[in-house]
This record gives sequence, structure tokens and C-alpha cells, in this order.
Amino acid sequence: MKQFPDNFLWGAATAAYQIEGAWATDGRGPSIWDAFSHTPGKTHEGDTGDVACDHYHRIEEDVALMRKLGLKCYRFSVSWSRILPQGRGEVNEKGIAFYNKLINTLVANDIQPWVTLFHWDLPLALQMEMDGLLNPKIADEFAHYGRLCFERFGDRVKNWITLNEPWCSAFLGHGNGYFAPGRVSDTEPYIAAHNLLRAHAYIVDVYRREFQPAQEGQIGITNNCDWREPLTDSAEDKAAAERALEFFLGWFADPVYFGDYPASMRDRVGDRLPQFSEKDRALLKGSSDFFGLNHYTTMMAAQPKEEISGMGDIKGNGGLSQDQQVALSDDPSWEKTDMGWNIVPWGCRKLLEWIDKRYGHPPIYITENGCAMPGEDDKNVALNDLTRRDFLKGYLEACHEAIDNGVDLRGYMTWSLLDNFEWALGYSRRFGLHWVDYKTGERAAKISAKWYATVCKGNAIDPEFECLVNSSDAYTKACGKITRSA
Ligand code: PNW
Repeated sequence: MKQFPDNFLWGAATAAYQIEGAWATDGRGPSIWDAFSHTPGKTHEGDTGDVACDHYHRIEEDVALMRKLGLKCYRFSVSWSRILPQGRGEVNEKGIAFYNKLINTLVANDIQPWVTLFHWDLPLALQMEMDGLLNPKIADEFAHYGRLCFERFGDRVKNWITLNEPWCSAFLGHGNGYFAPGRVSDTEPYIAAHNLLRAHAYIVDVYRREFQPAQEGQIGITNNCDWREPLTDSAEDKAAAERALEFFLGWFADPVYFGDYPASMRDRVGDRLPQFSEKDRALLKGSSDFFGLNHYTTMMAAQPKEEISGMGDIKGNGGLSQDQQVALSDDPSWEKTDMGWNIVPWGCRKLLEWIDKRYGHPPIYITENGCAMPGEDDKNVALNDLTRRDFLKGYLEACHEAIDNGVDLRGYMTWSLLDNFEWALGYSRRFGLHWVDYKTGERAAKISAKWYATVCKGNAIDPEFECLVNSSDAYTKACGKITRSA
């Protein structure tokens, strides 16, 4: 039995564009992801988020699923262009009403809302009028939008995440062009990242000065990072692995904790890496009340034998390959998910410990971790997802070990509550604890959901439930035991 600390926060996560649908309903304005997914060739089979999981029309049903899981919190994002269709100016009250209804339903069910302000879906108007993240003035637009959210929702929302994975917006959106707005450049990722960091700092400044004293919530940023394990014990490979982590996570977390980019980046990126003004540096340093981490996988890192050129692909180095010069590889013994991502639970523990050490023992929340598994278009395969159950169990055991080793891990939110629109891969990858029939909108709990419910309700990984999940009425049985012992 692996018991978690009292008050450990169990949750599940989603993002607006991936689940809501209703893309042109009730006055919502378009975002860069609407434009991108509607452009031929950009997503798997031309899939879009037009309907997605139709969550916009299924609040009660989806909160009921969360309730059944025993979630203590639910992380979702606000679609900026649903509440500000032009990105600024006129407020769409119907959009506000939708989020009010969601928040009220969560609160009524004792589930804490964790709200991400920006999960990549920039209002299209701001892309068209001012080049989106490339314009330094975008940080002020972020701050205005943040203020609106704090004003309208902050009486009930006490946990805010400014940005989700700015690495993805910067590198996949402006480096290799794999995500919206689909730009390809060796310089723009650094500019987009810089403006996102400034945007984060400005939003936090607004919250801390105007809202936090009365609303008493917390605010932070969520970054994503894989673990990089040195391929050999050589000093070169160890340095390469460290450099890879600095280019991936240090790029975004060093400015937030230390006020500037890692020295390894300054050395290698040179003039293409922007400088922070004194004002921005001061606002950034110490601008996160907690460390939000999305973690999915691990790769081996080594000093390359030959100079690496080019940008790097989606499995890339966690930044521009040509700048980092790190050679990545897989261990042949590792199993992979349907994303091709290696399943390496100990990498999660090592990353948590690396963060703990580098950033001075911050409170950490894992705000995403999960997996896509193959064959799950078939409902039967999906509902018997013992592989996902094992994945989650492995990663949670690693989290437990990190806590034992002194890491201040306070919560874990799995990705994702539902199968959903997996960005450029459309509906071809399924990460959900619940299977979704995209034709009818039907949801069905997978075995992993039933198992995760035992963890959330018991605040523990209890080996007794491993056999129970194989039985047909696992939900009732598993949950029944917890009720009796409580
Ligand atoms: C994250 N990569 O995205 C996002 O926060 C989610 O919206 C997404 O559905 C989930 O992870 C699963 O992919 C990522 O290429 C997308 O390394 C791509 C990468 C990392 C994270």
C-alpha cells in the first residue's frame, strides 16, 4: 500500500479547444487553432475541434464523470476568443455564462477548478492584427484578458495557471511549424517564448496587485519537460543531458525563478536570444506560486559525434536541435505509447528531483501525465486498457518515491479526463480515462478510470485493487471498499 500525503490533490486535465466544440456557437470568435485545423494538410485527415467532445453542451454529464472518479480538482482552460471574440474589446457574455456554469457545477460537486488561461488557442484577431506572440505588445493583451478572468471568475477560482507549455507555442508553433500558427524559423521560437514569459509575468502582476489580496488564490505557470538521461557516464554525455534539460525546461523556468535564461542558452543562441528589460526581469523573478509540470517521457542524451543541423522534429531535443547539439536515443528495452513516447517511470522521479534541487524545493503540481494507447478506436480495446492502468501506476509509484526522497509534490492531474482532439494528430490518438464515441458523444469509463478512482478516493495505490479492476463491476467493488473502510 502506497499512501500519499494528506491533502494530496488528485485531478484530471483537459483544454478548451480539445474538448469544447461549439466553435462558432453563442458568439465565440475564432482562434489560431480554428484557422490552422481548417487549413488543408495541417491536421490528421483534416480533423478539427469544431465539435470535439461537445463538452460545451455536456457540462453536467462530464462533471458527473469527475465526481465518479473522486477527483479533488479539475484542470481546464478558458477559450480566450469565447469570452473576448476579437481578443480584446467587447466581452461575450454568453461565453462568460458557459464558464460560470462549469465553475458553479464543479464547486457544487466539491471539485476545485484549476483554470489555465492560455492553452495555445490565441484569438485569431490578435494573430492577424499584431502577429500574435511575435509582437511585444501581446503581453499587455494577455494581462487585460487575465484581468477579465480574475474579475469574473476569481471569487470561486482559487488556482490559476497562466500558460500551458509555452515550449509548445514557441517551438512547435514558431520553430518546426507543427502546431498553430504553423511558422517555421530558427529565431521566432525565442521571440515567441520571450513574449510568453513577459505575458506570464504581466498576468501574475495584475493578479497579485489587484486580486490576490482579496481572492486569496494562487497563480503559477505550467511547463512541459521530458527527462534526459546521460547515455554514458562520460562528462560529455552528462553535460549534454544537462544542456538538454536547460534548453527544454530551463528556457522557461530559469527566467521565472532566477530572472534570466540559462547560461548555456546565452552561449549557444547568442543574439537570437532576446534580453529582458530590468522591469520585466523584476516582474518575472519569483512569479510563480508553484511549479506546474507536464511530463510524458524520457530519452537518452549524448554529445553528438557529428554536428547536428536543422530544427528537430516533434520528438526533438526540447528546443532547436542545431542550437543545443544533443544526440537523443531510445533504450531498446523501453516500451512505447501510441505517440511513440518511451514509458520510463523512473525518469519522472529523476525530473522531479532535478526540479526540486535546481529551483530550491518549490511546491510542485504535476498538471499533466498520461498516455495514448493503440487500438482504442475500438471501444472494447479501449475499455480494457490495462496498459494505461499500468502506465499510471508506474508513474504514480515514481511520484510516491520522489515524495519519499523529499520532493514537495502536492498534486497529480492525469491527462486526460476524456479522449479528445490531439492537436495536429486530430482524433487519431486517445489519451482519455473515458472513451468517447465521436459520432454520438457517448462517454464510457475505461478500466484506467475505475482504477484511478480507487487511487483518488483512497489517497493511495492499493495493490488490492489491481485484481478488482479486471472484474466486470469493478467500479462498484473498488469504490465500495473505500466507503467501508472510511
Ligand atoms: C501536451 N511534444 O502537449 C498538451 O498540454 C496537451 O494539450 C496534449 O494533449 C498532451 O500534452 C498530449 O500530447 C504536448 O511534442 C504536445 O513533445 C506535444 C509535445 C509535448 C506536449
